[in-house]
Amino acid sequence: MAKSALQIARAGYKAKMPKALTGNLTIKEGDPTQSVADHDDIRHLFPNTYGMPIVTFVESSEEKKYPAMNVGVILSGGQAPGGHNVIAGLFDGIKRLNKGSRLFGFLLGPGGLIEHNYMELTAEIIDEYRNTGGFDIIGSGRTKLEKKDQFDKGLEILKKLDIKALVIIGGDDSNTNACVLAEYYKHKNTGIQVIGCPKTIDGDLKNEMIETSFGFDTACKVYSELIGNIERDCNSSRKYWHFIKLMGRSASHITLECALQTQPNICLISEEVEAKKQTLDDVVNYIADIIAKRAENGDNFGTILIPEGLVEFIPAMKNLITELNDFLAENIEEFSLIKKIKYLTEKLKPENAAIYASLPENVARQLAMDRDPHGNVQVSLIETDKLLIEMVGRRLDHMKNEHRYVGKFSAQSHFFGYEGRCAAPSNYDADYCYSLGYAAAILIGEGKTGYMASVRNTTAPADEWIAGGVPITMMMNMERRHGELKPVIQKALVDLNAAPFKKFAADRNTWAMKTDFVYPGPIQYFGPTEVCDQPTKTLLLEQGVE
Ligand code: FBP
Repeated sequence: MAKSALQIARAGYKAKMPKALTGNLTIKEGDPTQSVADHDDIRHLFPNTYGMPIVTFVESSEEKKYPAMNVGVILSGGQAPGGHNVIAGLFDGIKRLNKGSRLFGFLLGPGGLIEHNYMELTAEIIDEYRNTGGFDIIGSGRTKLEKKDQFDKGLEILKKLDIKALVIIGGDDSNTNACVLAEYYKHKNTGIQVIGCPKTIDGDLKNEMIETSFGFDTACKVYSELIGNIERDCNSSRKYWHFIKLMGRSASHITLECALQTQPNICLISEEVEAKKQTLDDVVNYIADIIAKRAENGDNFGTILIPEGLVEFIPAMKNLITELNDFLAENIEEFSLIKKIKYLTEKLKPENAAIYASLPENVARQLAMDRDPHGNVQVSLIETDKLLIEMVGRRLDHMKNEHRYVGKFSAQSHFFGYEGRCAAPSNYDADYCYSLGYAAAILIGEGKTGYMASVRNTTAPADEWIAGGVPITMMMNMERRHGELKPVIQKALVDLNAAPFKKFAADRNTWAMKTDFVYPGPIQYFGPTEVCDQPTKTLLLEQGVE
């Protein structure tokens, strides 16, 4: 495999680890835990894995002996920088417990377990992938692992390979399913353990015990570099408004973090739009007013950050999307796209049909396209950036006619998402992921199941990080999903009362009028620690460090 100079140099990077993981250790168990809500329902659904204690690894003088064990690993869902280091940490961890341990990777996501597609991950393979981005070591996929027949199919291959434990690296849904699987295998007395790892660039799998999901740090740094470059271009030619849509599915954590890093003129946060019950017109007017005010100062340029899930948080758009989802779920194969759009306009409730008809043609088409495997609209395919450019343009024309706008509006649109998901992990993600994988190995060695590997205190130097495991049931509540009440890990959206949003809200008016851009530059892998090891601003503010 041909390699870049950075790849070669980076392969030798030694991930920093919590002190407790570097020598002999023992486990400290806390008090029994409870789910975040709906205790009785969750306890009832998880009789074998509910209420387990939080586990912390602490240094010890005693050397423990562990038997050799075979372990399986799955990468689930969207790529996130650092996945390869989780696997490297897991590999090194099980080998440290016993040299005879072996690691098997199931190919292309949970589907690999069900279809019995796997490969053994040897030391040579692992070494090729240390500190690299991507999930290509074994590939990833979005097959949902949630049905008993899938669990039983999985059990066949796990037994055949004599696998003691399965590690599922995924987001909130995949970890919810990991917990259901752990419960099922325990209930069936299979002796097979299941451990989860918190992954997603979206940053929405976090809580009191899980500080962040891996990949968020690197992805935000990549996007912030690109936004900074655009800001500098924008400030050089002073002739464009750049509308930049950012990935993150429903949550606006990525957009908020990028705003804190780059100080754009305008940044929309979906959770705020929903809390204030804003309409699409409100959002368009907000943007147009700032553009008009800047034009009064002769500034016909700027940058606007837009979270990809925005349209789902505008109540009227949300109603429209819900009706479209239900309708398309039943009639999905019937029509060509063109016919579908025509048919939809006639069949939708009048209020939804009116909004649908008012949308630019490309957005109407995107909303009518096929759904993802879970029946949801694929928000990353909706060109919210272009929708807003068109609507803001119309609004500014109107304002010009009323002599309320004196400028010239010329816009460029961008979408940053896939650019950041497979970047070489930052030091933070490289270290965090390696420690998560290593922690998963220890949890397996200690016989735990239904736990998520956890590494905390990550704004401190790595040797002070706290590693251990958190029972997944502790993060659960009951939620309605596709009409059914289900136990799920509570998704963390942007908290409007927390420090990161408050800091943004306090500064945004200044950023709107003044050109106060910050140019973060590319991720640095070698150099002074204040340049290379900075966690996200979100994490620093949440931990009260900044
Ligand atoms: P996960 O939640 O699986 O980590 O994926 C996150 C994400 O990158 C979202 O930000 C984005 O909306 C989505 O995946 C895109 O999905 P796909 O890779 O299937 O196009």
